[in-house]
Amino acid sequence: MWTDRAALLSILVLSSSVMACGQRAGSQSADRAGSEGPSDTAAAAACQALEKRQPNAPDQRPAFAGQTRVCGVKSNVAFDVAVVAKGLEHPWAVEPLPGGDLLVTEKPGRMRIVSSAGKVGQPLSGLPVVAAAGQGGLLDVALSPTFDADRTIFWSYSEPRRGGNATSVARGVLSADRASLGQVKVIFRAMPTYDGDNHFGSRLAFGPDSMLYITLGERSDAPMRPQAQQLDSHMGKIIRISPDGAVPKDNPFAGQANALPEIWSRGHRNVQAVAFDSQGQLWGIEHGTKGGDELNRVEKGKNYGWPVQAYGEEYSGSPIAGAATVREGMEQPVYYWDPVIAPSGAQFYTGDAFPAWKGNLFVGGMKDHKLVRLILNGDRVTGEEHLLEDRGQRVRDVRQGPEGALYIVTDEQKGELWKITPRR
Ligand SMILES: [Ca+2]
Ligand SMILES: [Ca+2]
Repeated sequence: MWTDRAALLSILVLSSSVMACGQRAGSQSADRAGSEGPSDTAAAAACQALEKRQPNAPDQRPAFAGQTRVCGVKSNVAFDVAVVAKGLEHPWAVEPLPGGDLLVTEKPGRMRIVSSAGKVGQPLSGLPVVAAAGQGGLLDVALSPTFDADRTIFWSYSEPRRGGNATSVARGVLSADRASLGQVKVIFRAMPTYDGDNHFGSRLAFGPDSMLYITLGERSDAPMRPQAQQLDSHMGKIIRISPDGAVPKDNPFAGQANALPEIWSRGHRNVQAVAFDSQGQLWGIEHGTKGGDELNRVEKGKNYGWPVQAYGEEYSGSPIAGAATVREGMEQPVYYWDPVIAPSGAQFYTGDAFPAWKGNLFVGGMKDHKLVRLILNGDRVTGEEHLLEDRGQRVRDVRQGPEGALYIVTDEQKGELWKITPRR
């Protein structure tokens, strides 16, 4: 039955899609958008890009219309932000548990359960030691797709090793009293080991194929960068393994000489956000250099360019040596930000609490303190909104919980856990 509220929301959804079309990539996207609303020309006239600052690389041009600076949109959704917990030390990930409690990681190496009422539990025991320095530490956490039956969780971390460190992924079983992790086993070790403290990635996501996807960085330093292109290194890759750590036979480079079989895609800089959409398509969002953060539609075996194809410039203001914005045989980002958002954490919204947000991609933004909402139409971004900027905290992770609430943790010395629900 159509209530006034439902009718209003449907109007808001419609107005979002109408506003989000100024820089559509020609008629192909417009066709996919369907026939509702006024013509592209009329809508384009009404469109204003959200980003109005000077780009860091003003001479670069997007490869297609709508690849950057799409229309700003407003969902006009009224919501409440409840501060569920405070005083978390650089929380890196939040993962809703069945029943409404939340798993939270803190970068120095602690994992805790925060109750739905906001009670912060003691750190779980049983976790391996992490190399907590710079961008390293305890990073993402994900639940087993069959968590109800096996109580298994997966987490990524920078692992201290002889000669340095690198990202590893472990799994363990949550004890019945929820105080510890048992049967802990490291199921993936990114190689090579390197003595540094930047660009570990990493996010974890299970695909509809029940495989575990792991995002990594390339360790940032100049000597390591080229490894993002090399198939004999895990650096700058997205990885696909089975939940027990085995390599799936249908991985793109399995069986190829001098290639690491866990690799799913390559040419990434530092992927700190990943999500599957409702069609089962994987999307990754990665940190670029100054002016080069990007959203990619991640596909099997493809090359996403870094460090030879990139937008933006070095932090020094120099051009990225050896890079062009377009290269044959490499994938263009679906979208890029110049200036950057410093992305971390992503969630496709599928809940019923916010009908106007259904299908939208939420991405945490640490720079300028915002939650980014993207409207996607096929493989194009057609609208962008920035939320929560008034709260002044670095948004580190965003996840959808039971009943369609969004949960956020903020990357601060005294970080917070927020719950976003429709305004009552
Ligand atoms: Ca996670
Ligand atoms: Ca790229």
